[in-house]
Amino acid sequence: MQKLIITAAICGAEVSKEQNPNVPYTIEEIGKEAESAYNAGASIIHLHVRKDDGTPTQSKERFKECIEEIKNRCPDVIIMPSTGGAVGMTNEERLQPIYLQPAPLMASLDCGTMNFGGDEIFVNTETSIKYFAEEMNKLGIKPELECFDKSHVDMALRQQAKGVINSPMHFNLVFGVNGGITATPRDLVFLVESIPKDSTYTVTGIGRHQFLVATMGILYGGHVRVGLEDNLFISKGKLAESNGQLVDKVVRISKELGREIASPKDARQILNLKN
Ligand code: KMH
Ligand code: ZN
Repeated sequence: MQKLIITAAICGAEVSKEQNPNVPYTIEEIGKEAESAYNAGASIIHLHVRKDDGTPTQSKERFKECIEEIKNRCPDVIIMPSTGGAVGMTNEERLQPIYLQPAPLMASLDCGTMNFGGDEIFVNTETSIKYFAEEMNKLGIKPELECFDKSHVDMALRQQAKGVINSPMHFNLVFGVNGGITATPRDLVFLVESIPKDSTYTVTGIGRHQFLVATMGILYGGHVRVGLEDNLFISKGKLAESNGQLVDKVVRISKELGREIASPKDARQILNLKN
């Protein structure tokens, strides 16, 4: 089995300090949380950024400042900006971080419209998915295909068949969003068996599903994402002290199960990244 790539989703756009005071907002907090995840064993940081008051933003300038801060603390970590941003943002707002120079190696690419967390609607039409993919292709950015349901996997496969998304594809299969697929072993097997064999994939469990999905992913041969974006608790009723604590728990589970952890260098090789 490949070494395990751990992605840390350190911040997100929907969670707040009211829910867990360790959710980072400022540049320094974001740097510190990235460093804690990296020191614990994460090789990829999935990055959203905030204004100092916690408002989600896709500002290119704010991304630049946060990326510089992270790079100063963890020079070789892979930084993967979000192009999902927050529900309600325009496509142009969401795409800003891909135009940074140097271009990021990877960026998230959401593959379908859905109810998100109940009554919010996260809009990703076919036209916008193609546009995001084509912009990333021009810049040599590898998309991480965010799939919250089987229909999103099918959308990615249709775009691959049309030559809009390149192979080998890399998926993030997300389980347990209210509005997306649930988080049972059957769901995980269903999505993983629906993607091409030459793909790589990460699994993400939301909320209380985080470590159950992570464990299934470790056993099934996938990679794993954890972090405060997806889950605020280290165990039932106990808030996570940091992203590093969440990553450390995955590292311990993986080592117990006999699977080694990928370094950023290993991750670059496994994901066929340029540098
Ligand atoms: N904030 C969610 C609406 C991504 O980063 O690409 C979408 C999201 C996905 O977090
Ligand atoms: Zn995200």
